[in-house]
Amino acid sequence: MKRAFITGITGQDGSYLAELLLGKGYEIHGLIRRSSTFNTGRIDHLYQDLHNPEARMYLHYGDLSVSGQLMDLLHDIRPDEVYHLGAQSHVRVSFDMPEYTGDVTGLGTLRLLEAIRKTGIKTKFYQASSSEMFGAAPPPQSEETPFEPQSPYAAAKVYAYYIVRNYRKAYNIYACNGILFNHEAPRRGETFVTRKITRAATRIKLGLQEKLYLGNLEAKRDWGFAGDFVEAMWLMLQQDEPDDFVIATGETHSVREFAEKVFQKLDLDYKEYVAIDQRYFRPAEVDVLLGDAAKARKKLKWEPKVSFDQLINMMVEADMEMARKEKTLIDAGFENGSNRG
Ligand code: NAP
Ligand code: G4F
Repeated sequence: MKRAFITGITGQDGSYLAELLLGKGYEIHGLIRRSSTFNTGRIDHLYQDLHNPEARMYLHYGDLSVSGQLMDLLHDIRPDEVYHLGAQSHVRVSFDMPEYTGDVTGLGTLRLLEAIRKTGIKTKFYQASSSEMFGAAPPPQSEETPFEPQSPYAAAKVYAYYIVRNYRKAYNIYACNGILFNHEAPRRGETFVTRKITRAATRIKLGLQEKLYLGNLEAKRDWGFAGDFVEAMWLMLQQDEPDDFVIATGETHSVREFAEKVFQKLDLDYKEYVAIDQRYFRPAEVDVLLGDAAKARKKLKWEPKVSFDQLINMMVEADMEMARKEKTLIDAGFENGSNRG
């Protein structure tokens, strides 16, 4: 049985990857942060009582800012594969928390690579690199495109990208960069623009919300489905030699177009509900991301399966279900859908 260690298992991608690896028969070990509120909502459906001899999912407390503990965990678990997905992953927030973002998103990668080097374990390492690293570089962006990072988040990811390549060369560690373009899903964090839109539009449809405040509607992104993208992560670690790959759909759409389609699906006109709030603009913007994933298609035989319209349908349906539940609670007298009083 193969064993995998996943950082960021409680995040969007971590939850889909955990499902994928459990389905392939892996034993998985996830790093989770201690939190005063539950942060395992995306993986609760995968939880198995550890008294059950069939249990194959284990969670370990830890933090990417603490190196000694990462070393202990890797030493004890001795995973065949490490998927490093944990990060302060919000670009806008990285302008408010640049030092923290550099520490967790940039140095977090170094801490794991050092843990692999110092423990001497034989493992394969996946780094969640990002199309955000291309920043202001004109589209289409491929593995050959020079980086022009436009945020503290992107700069931290560029550091992590190069330290992965450095450890691969210097210490012969099997380490890959997956340069993933934006990928979304019903489990996307609610402050990323796609989910913010699907969540708000469905609530507006049911009369639970009046307006949706957004920032730059003209930014364009290459949006795919997270479930497709985690398969590419796994494929990268199944090759004979480590390498870096762009993963993208090869289509780009504006935030405006995404909003228009979501509201249209609900028989609403986005212009009546979307308002602009300067707070959501960034000190520097990434205008257009459009990925060229030819290398992944050829070498990994990877293709995205879910189209842009299918992704929108999936997210709208899931959020409509959530909005309906919220409305049911409110109609039954529970204020704001909760019984907080
Ligand atoms: P996400 O939903 O924001 O999840 C981030 C994960 O990192 C969460 O599990 C979070 O834990 C964990 N984390 C944050 N700070 C941590 C710390 N100090 N110590 C330990 N864990 C920490 O992100 P995602 O969308 O799944 O993305 C996964 C990775 O891919 C990230 O590295 C992201 O930067 C990168 N990426 C994402 C995309 C995309 O479009 N989704 C594209 C390219 C690259 P909590 O649940 O406790 O907060
Ligand atoms: O959904 P976003 O916050 O994603 P962004 O900045 O592209 O970053 C995501 O994708 C990266 C890969 O390219 C990942 F590395 C990163 O971790 C994250 O998952 O914003 C998308 C676009 C931006 O141009 C932003 O300015 O939408 C624009 N936008 C307009 N109004 C908004 C809003 N973004 C957010 N979050 N909230 C708004 O109200």
